[in-house]
Amino acid sequence: MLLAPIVWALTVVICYFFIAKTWWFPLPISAHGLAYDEHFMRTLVIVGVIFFLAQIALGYVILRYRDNGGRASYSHGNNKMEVIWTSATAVLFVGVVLMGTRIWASVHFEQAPHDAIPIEVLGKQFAWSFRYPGPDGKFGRTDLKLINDAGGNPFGLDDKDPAAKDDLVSASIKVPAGKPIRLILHARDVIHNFFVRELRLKQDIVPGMEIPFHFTADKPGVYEIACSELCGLGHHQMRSTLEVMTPENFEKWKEEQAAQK
Ligand SMILES: [Cu+2]
Repeated sequence: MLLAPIVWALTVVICYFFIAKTWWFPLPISAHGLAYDEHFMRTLVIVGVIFFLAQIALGYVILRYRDNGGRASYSHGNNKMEVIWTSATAVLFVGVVLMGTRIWASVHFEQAPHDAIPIEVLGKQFAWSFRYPGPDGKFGRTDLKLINDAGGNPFGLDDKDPAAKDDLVSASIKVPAGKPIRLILHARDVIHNFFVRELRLKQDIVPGMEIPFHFTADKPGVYEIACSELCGLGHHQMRSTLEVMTPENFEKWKEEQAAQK
């Protein structure tokens, strides 16, 4: 008999922590993040209500059909009920998935806008490097043989190519707020994963592939980039930052970097 109130109490405690948002995500910094959170909440409310009702019913059944000394009766189940709840669950879940597909596809299937700022991302054991095309707007030539991490050339930029000479290499990303950014993701060794919680975006980076990825961040601030794929012993230290700046500050930063070259 005690089991029923325990089930009910646990249900209430679990629901409380979700409703009070005791452990929650940091605020989103993009329109995509907001849409993603809205869909997440919709899904959570739907499954939350079902979870709550199912647990209350579970407690009731425990209480109602507990051992009272009588003979247990055997049941074959109810085919009609089985069909109803199985199809209702299928319709609900497929519906929720379809609703979310649009948000997912807007990042992964749609091309970045034409005026998006391109930034090349290089993941390697265990660090991130980023490359901007520089004032000429063109990524210059790179050569595997020229890769020199200690010498500050993780991309293997070929200085003999004028387009490569002005390329900017940075250990963190700086982007202007409100402008679309197009990332071109590369991995040098194993699979890594580019993850920024506040963008609600996560993308695997596979060696030998060039993976495009786009976002627009609206809120200035500094956010963590974490490698979200267990990529080796130093995985935990593979992190960098995404700094969202005002467009003026971004231009200033770019000029400073170009002047240092
Ligand atoms: Cu990694």
